[in-house]
Amino acid sequence: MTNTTVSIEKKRSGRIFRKVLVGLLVVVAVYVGACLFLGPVVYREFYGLTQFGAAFPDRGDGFVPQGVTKTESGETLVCGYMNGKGASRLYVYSADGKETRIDLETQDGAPYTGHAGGITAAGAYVYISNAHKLFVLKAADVLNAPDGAALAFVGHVDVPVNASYCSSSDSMLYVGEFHDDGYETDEAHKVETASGTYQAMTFGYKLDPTGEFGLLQPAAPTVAYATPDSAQGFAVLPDGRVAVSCSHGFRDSHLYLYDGSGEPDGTFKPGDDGLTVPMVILDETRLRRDLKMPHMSEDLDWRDGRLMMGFEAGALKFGAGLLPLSVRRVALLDLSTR
Ligand SMILES: [Ca+2]
Repeated sequence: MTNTTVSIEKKRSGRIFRKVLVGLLVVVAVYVGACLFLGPVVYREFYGLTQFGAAFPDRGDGFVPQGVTKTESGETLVCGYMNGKGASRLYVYSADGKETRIDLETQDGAPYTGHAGGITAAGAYVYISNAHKLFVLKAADVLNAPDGAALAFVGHVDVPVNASYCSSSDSMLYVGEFHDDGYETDEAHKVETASGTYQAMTFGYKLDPTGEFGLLQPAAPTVAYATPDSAQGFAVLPDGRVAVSCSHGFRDSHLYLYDGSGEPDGTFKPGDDGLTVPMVILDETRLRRDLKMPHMSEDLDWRDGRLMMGFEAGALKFGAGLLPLSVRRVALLDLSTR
């Protein structure tokens, strides 16, 4: 090979290298641009009324964030399950941003590996919902736990619903279920509505600081809400509006705001013990606002004049939150403008 040939080969390799480098830089620039600017463009209304709080834990070890709430003393709580092995977790964020991880245990002291879909703090207790149960923790134990500690539930309350999510107001605790194709619910939860057949329920329980686990005894629903498909979170606002977070997979999420005030739409029997409670049907006749949001919205709670919302899109399981439009922090929505 002559010196001239070597020189031509070197120039050719240099050109290819530069082209590949420029191509990579363009891809990176497009990705960063999409992450930074696409969300606020595609979901303008959502970003316009949302501030972002604590970052969902995202250490690449399989945590899938689900539930969000805030304690009376101001700590943000985020719960979720592990994709793979390991106990489900509860993260505590102090007002100054300090993060504490708690590994959940069953009442028997074994690692709790069940789903931890919803969480709400009310008075002296913290409730985590899953599979027809509200698992109960003492708020003081949660707040005093050192980082990395294991904490066992002090008890549980059986609820007549799949318990995918939960929330609380000053006087009520709400627990409800997700329904969609492949996620079946109790046949008795079918309700005909103006928006078609609903198959999911959310029940409200009265809080009572003197009752067992902070609930009015005997612990039983006092109100029922017929909720739409794909509900992942539910909260009642002080002005009577009802917020439902709906999502499934990578489709757009929706926050539906209903007028929950006025006369109920009927009655419902939550169990087979004859108890009948008022039922509010959250269909199009009560719908006041439909807010399109990024994929994978989850659990809700109304705290400090804002709607707290969890997202599971930040999890390693779902592209490690690297997909554009993934929300990786607790969303805090200002809903003062109707
Ligand atoms: Ca909640």
